[in-house]
Amino acid sequence: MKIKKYIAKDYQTALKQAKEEMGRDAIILQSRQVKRRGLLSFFYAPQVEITVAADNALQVHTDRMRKSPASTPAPAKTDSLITAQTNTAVASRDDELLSELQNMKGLIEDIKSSMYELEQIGGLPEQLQALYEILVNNHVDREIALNIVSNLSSRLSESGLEGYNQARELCLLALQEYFCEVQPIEVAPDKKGTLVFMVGPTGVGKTTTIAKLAANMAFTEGKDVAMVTLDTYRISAAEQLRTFAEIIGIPISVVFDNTDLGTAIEEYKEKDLIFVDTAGRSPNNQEQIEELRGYIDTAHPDETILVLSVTTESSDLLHIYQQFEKVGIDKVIFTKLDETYHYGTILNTIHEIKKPIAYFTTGQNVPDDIEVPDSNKMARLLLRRDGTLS
Ligand SMILES: Nc1nc2c(ncn2[C@@H]2O[C@H](COP(=O)(O)OP(=O)(O)OP(=O)(O)O)[C@@H](O)[C@H]2O)c(=O)[nH]1
Ligand SMILES: [Mg+2]
Repeated sequence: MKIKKYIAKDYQTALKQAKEEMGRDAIILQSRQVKRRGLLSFFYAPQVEITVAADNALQVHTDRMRKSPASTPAPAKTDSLITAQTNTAVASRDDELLSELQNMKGLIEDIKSSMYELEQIGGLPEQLQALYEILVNNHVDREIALNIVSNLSSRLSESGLEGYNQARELCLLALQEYFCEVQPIEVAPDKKGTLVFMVGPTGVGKTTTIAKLAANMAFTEGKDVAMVTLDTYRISAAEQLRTFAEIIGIPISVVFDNTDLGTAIEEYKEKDLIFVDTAGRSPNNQEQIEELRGYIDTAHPDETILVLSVTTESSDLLHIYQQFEKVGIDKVIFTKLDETYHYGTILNTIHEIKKPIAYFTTGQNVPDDIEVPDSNKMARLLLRRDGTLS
């Protein structure tokens, strides 16, 4: 920042000099009257002194304010030197106005879509309006819920059925269609070394789900199973899986890099099924996602399963999927269904990502709290009122 003083016979002249030298976006830090020095000073009028600062960064900022449609009108050329205090005040007011405008824009969009929705819903029979309400209460996205009940409207009049129960039956069928893509892990009888990677954000239940699946595959389906863990970030992580492996009675390898991973997979190639547990990854950490992709590209798993917790909001689930999609996702598992009453998030996510669901997990108990999704049960859960199935 450059600071300089100008003394002239009056304010306008000092201003002109400053403007010519320091540029028109210079800022006046101070202005005051000064008396002339010397014996004859008494005979002369006092002069004006202005202290002026010029700064490139400030200049850019004032230029931006001038261009911004939301800012106060740009000062006329002759008024362009403003005090530092005024400049700061205008800048913050400018930002406030901008953010208020953004909020208002968002509100108008919300109001517009709510009005559209009301219009559409208002034109539907009462029983469909009631079903729409239930779906939305169960956290089904409004647009999807509207779509479902609007489609039902024509089917309802075609079938000549008008009552609430008939409408509900048709709605159940429509909802079931969303859950028709169910694909549990497949182990072909004649294939050895089926490799399954479990990936996902932290704490969603990857390790617990592997333990449940490994135990079920070993005990119920009689498969020869092995486990590998790449989660060496926390000491307790490998121990957690090792404990499960010991209880179930299956081998486990803890691996630190791609070479170890290759060796472990080679070692277990005669097993029916190899589960690979991975460390929880933040969807916002590109480096971690890349590292994960490196392992998956080397190992070429038969299935890469993304584990998602239903306690996460729909918009976050979608963001998580979009980040993990980079490693190649074949199917998803939704965990912690026991921790919510609002299953709309599952429907919203499936509708967007269009991937099959492999399993739901419903509690912490190994190996019991896991199930293959049942589309009929899921549809009923989405149509329950106040947490009760009706
Ligand atoms: N309520 C409930 N808790 C679960 C479920 N599945 C796992 N958990 C619990 O969630 C917590 C985290 O489970 P982990 O299996 O360690 O999760 P993770 O994804 O392996 O976690 P990181 O390896 O740290 O990323 C544990 O307390 C589990 O018991 C479920 O279906 N319902
Ligand atoms: Mg884990």
